[in-house]
Amino acid sequence: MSDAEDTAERIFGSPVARREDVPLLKGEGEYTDDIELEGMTHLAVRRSDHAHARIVDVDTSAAEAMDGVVAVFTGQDVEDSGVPNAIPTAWDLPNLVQPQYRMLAVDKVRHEGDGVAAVVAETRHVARDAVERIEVEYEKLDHATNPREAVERDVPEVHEAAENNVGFDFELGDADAVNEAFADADHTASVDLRLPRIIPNAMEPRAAVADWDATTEEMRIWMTSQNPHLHRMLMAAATLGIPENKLQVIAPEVGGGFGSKIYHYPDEAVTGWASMQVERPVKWQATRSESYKTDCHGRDHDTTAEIAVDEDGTVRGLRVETYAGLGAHLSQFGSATPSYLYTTVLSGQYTIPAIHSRVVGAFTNTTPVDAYRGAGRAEGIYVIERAMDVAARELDMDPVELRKQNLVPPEDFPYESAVALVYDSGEYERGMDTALDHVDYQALRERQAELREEGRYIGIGVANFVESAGLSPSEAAGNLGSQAGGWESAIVRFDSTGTVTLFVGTADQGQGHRTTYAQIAAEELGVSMDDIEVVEGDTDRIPQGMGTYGSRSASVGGGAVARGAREVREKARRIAAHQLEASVDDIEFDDGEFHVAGAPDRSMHIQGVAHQAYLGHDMPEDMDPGLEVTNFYDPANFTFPFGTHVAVVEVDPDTGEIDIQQYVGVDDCGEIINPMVVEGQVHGGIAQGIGAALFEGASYDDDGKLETRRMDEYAVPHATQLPDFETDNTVTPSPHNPIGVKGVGESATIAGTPTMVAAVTDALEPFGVDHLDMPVTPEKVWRAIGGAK
Ligand code: MCN
Repeated sequence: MSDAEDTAERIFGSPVARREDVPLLKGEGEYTDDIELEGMTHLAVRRSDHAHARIVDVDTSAAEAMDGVVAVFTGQDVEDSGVPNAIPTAWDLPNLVQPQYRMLAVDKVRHEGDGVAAVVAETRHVARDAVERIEVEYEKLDHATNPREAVERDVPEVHEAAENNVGFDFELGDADAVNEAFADADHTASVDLRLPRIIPNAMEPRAAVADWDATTEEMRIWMTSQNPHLHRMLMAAATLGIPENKLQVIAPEVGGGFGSKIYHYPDEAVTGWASMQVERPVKWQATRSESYKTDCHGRDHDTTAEIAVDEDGTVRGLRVETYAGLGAHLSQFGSATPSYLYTTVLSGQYTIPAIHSRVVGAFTNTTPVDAYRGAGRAEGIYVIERAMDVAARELDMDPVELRKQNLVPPEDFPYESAVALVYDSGEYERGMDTALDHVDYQALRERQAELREEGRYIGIGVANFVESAGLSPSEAAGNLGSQAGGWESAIVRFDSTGTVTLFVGTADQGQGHRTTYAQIAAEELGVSMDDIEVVEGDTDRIPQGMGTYGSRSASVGGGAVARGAREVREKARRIAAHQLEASVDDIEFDDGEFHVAGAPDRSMHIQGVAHQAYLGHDMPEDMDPGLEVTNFYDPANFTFPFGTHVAVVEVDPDTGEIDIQQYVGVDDCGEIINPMVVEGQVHGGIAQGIGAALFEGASYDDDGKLETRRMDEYAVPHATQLPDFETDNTVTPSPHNPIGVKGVGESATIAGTPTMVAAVTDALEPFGVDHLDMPVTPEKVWRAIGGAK
């Protein structure tokens, strides 16, 4: 912040219009599929015909004979080529089974999306036609698609190394303390929860363009990536074996990710490998149906949650057992999401003295499962919030009252929960009250009672959430098994003419970083936003980075930008002091201007100082020319955004239809860089939360094939099915963050599901319905209240 931050009008905190929108709205954004290169070929992947089968033979002759086919490759061809050919995990756990995962299957197919062979052709259509001509002979095997079933039923293992399909068996918390709490408590309640698989549905399906230069042995890959540097590292070290300094990964415009574009998938890698074989550029663009089968799905939990609570409403303990589907292969964070990201938020906003959780990660013959918006935290908050509602009914208490009674009070921060996290800051009751005031909670309860007399059923759902956002610090993540760092890097560069370029290691997919990072730098440097450019998503322009996921960009990337800008400002201050012939301590900084204290006419603007820094004619002794800083920021902790969401619904008992009458989201993401961007994030998050709660859910048929394989079979909510959202914020800065921000990208998705399920089950209280699993469809409601009888 500037020295005069109290008086200056701040750009940080203003609803500046998103600078990325105009080109995107005009259709001028360049996405991966827009990349056209001289001599480019097209790749298509032949995918498995079965959920689980041995590959007996692959006959490529008919495909090879087609006009326009350049080459056809099988999994064995890739294996024989001598590249490392591994799609590795990025997170280890004690006793984690890490089976081999190749670019194309060799011995077995383990789910319907597994690639068996690939065709490179002159056009996309020829490539797609040719894969259909590949004859694959299989020996079918029995399969399992549900995680509990995969462990408990006698089915052939997905991977030999994973006995009974168990990939890991993870525990967190004190089981003895929980047993004691349950023995002592006045009441216990339990609920079985099934969290269905969510298909991420980014607007732009995944794609890659690879350009191998056989002479220099350099590779350039454009791809739909949330973290180009991670992709570079994994491709260099584990998959293609190209030295990292000869591999450039570029993420151009990326049309949404929601987690699904974090991962290193076989398809992008095989595109790169194929370019090395045919020595021509190769493009692969997934179809929507391909995306449904291959983009990592989210959630897939079977959980039993038990809660122990005293008569007066004091929560004593929580016990959780979960079977989490990993899918057929271990994706990079497939082990971390259902273990650490999930179990560590089970305390929610509450002081729960004893918590124990066990998670069995199970391989199934399905699309791999990994982080989807809210990853792990959405699942965990869903568990504690459903458990609170079920406990409130058990005690005949108002669910709001029960929640309030157990909130972590403001004076207890930093708060160490029973499940390993130290929450940074929070004012939970303030958030709750703000949300409840929006709906006039007490009046609404009275109205609900009156309407019930008339045979009308409205329901009020209230859910609290707190999440760990901004994965860090590196050392702690490393101790928990992460194979990657938690830092972020930013280069803050004044150009010689006074403009500023920020090179940041995160990678936007719609979040608005080009606007918000510029706001941070404008504030710190006193330079107009028009003079600041933000560069992301190219490993040759930004040397290092960790990417965008886990709602980390504002706190970790933004932290790096702020720290880098402050360092640049301090160097500029010393140059200004030298040239103004004053002591550094006497130099004040106000809105971009350095001036000597008490002599405002002796001043230099920071952009002029930048020019001087590059001239280098008159620098302080021992100072190098130039005005550029690289900052690696490794925060001391996660940030812990929180909030309360409230939904009001009316359920039609004759049809089971759910009418959402009001939805209020109150979020606290610390200091807000851009309220308009934050509101947009919350809107998108609520839509996805409501989507999961009421509409979405992938399913497999008896043959283990994905039933929801197209957009008309998988119910993403339409805008017309959603109400106007009312949003509000409280501001509780994160104390250990240089700009006091917390993440917001996932908050509303985390809050949305428990809020909606609570609202519907609240409406159904007169029918004795305590819980309904997502998606809570009209049919489920209708059956639950006896409609089928
Ligand atoms: N922001 C702010 N003030 C804060 C916090 C954030 O102004 N206190 C701004 C940030 O500067 C950034 C945006 O809000 O422009 C989101 O910031 P942050 O919470 O740090 O999240 P990330 O930028 O790291 O984005 C990741 C997050 C995740 S994990 C998913 S999933 C998700 C999401 O963001 N996927 C999205 N939002 C998405 N939005 C779009 N349009 N598309 C996706 O795929």
